[in-house]
Amino acid sequence: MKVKNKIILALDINNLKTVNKLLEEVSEYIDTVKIGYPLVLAEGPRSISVIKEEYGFNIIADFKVADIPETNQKIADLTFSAGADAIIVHGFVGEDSVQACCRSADNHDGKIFLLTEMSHPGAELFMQKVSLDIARMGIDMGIKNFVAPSTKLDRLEKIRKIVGDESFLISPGVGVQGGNPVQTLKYADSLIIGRSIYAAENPQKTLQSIINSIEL
Ligand code: NUP
Repeated sequence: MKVKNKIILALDINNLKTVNKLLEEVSEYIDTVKIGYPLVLAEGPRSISVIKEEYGFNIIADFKVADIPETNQKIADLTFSAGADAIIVHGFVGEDSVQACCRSADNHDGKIFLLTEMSHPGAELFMQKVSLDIARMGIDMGIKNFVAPSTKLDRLEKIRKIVGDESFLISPGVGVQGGNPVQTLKYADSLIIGRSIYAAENPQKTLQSIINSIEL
């Protein structure tokens, strides 16, 4: 899975028709989309393969998997079988649960992204206390892909230091949640952006202007 440009579009939209209309406008500028619970619960897991077949995008399934190892493995197996290239997995559940997803990824030629710390304010209460340890655990496990917040640049910087330059780090929270694209790309390889693009009056122009701002 190679992400061509630095923007991963989050499709938190609960119907495929609207998704298709959006993708027709912006597909030439992106090659990776993130699909989460809103679309899959509304339209079913087939939305993953429908989008993949139509546009050929890399698909990251944002299921924030956080269960016991056996259940994690079933969730990951079903996600990869549905056509996802990668799955986002919570790290706080511990090594055995994350390992189950890594096994599933290996069996399906897929990837996992380890979620270290989240971008919303509430993450400061509990997650922030363990996120650096989660990042270290991921590195010890040989994980190569991580998620960390653009809304807290000091945290993002710390997490980048732990995971090193070899790791692929993607960062949500840009735009509506307050993260700045240029600042975030000092530490992250790619930005996850949802509402700033899909809820914009002109998604194509908005995406173009974000791309221009990060390419300057
Ligand atoms: O820490 C996280 N923050 C976050 O916003 C981890 C995530 N996976 N996300 C997801 O990124 C969130 O669920 C949404 O799909 C996307 C950000 O969307 P937006 O705030 O740009 O609309």
